[in-house]
Amino acid sequence: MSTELTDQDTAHNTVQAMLPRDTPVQLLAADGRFTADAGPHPYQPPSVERLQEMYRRMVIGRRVDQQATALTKQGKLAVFPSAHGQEACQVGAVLALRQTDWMFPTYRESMALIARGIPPVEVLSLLRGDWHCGYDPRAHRCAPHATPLATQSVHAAGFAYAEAQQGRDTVALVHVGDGGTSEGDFHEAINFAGVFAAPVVFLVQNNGYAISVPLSQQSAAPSLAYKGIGYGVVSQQVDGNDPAAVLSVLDSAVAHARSGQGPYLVEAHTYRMQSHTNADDATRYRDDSEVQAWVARDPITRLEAHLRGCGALDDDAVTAVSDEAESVAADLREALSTRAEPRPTELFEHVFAHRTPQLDEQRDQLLSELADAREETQS
Ligand SMILES: Cc1ncc(C[n+]2csc(CCOP(=O)(O)OP(=O)(O)O)c2C)c(N)n1
Ligand SMILES: [Mg+2]
Repeated sequence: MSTELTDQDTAHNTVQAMLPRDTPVQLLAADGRFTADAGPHPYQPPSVERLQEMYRRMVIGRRVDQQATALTKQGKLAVFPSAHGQEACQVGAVLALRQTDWMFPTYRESMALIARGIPPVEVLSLLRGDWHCGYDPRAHRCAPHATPLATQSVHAAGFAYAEAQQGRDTVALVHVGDGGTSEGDFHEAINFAGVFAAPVVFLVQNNGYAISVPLSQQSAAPSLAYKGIGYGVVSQQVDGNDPAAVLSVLDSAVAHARSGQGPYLVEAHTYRMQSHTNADDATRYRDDSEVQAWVARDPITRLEAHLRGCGALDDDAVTAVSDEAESVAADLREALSTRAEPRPTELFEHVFAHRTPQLDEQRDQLLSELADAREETQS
């Protein structure tokens, strides 16, 4: 029998190389030990030093997340979409990138932006009700967080393509939700990235819900990672609550994109532990038993158990990280309590080089409504 590969064999192998595994990649079990599933596959556990740093940023991220939710209750933040439970994805994305790479986040990614090194008060500025992004996108190489679903995918694809055209080896990582993968913009972006081999990593955080819509009503695909193959994009699925697996798979995805092999799609299976935002009540559409099942898969507990198990974390180190997180949260409270209120008429500035009569009219209307409201409160 000939051992030569036929064209059909080659095509089959190409397709197989693009498909995700049948089950999500997992390196650590819920108790923090390496899984039997840890091989053989190309995903090696990250170094202990990187996992220690991941743990630190995840703990700080969760503490700031809790603080931000509390600040919505005190009227200091207008809205906050919590990423509690999604810490491995949020921090893993940051650690897989170089400082010269770019992130294209959604409204859910405050934790990733903070892990990237942006001061929390700047990250939360938009969610406080300021009209602007709050941080300098160029300085941090993070696009403004996008609220219109999946629009950031198109930005990421175009941006990555342009960087490659200019001979730079920048990778763009775009965050998308499970719901976001149903949007036209997501499909246009991944198609463009596939055709033009743009160095984009699509990180789909499948947290089970798009507000109250569960995944079962969102998609009939066996995994959202299968959305890659239709566009010729290599894809993988990973246990999104396993910090070691998330970082390892994202490392591969970023290396793939950087080496000129084109885009990569990662579906991370995770769970949104809190409501969609403080304006939502998740108890209206999901049972507590479902939430409790995910408590047992907590990414921070899992990484802590793993690091303790290999002697890379002890009580003193845990206390030091927790103290650091407390101090970041205290600084955020202080900064948001003492910051000047946004000036409402700023909304009309910098829209056009020369303000239009229509904008002037709207600004005057707002000023008169604000004056009326002031009079009402004083009388
Ligand atoms: C184009 C568009 N349509 C609808 C909305 C309203 N909306 C805001 S968040 C959301 C759910 C998104 O779910 P998912 O993509 O899974 O992200 P998650 O909130 O779970 O992180 C919807 C429908 C929007 N922001 N943009
Ligand atoms: Mg979702």
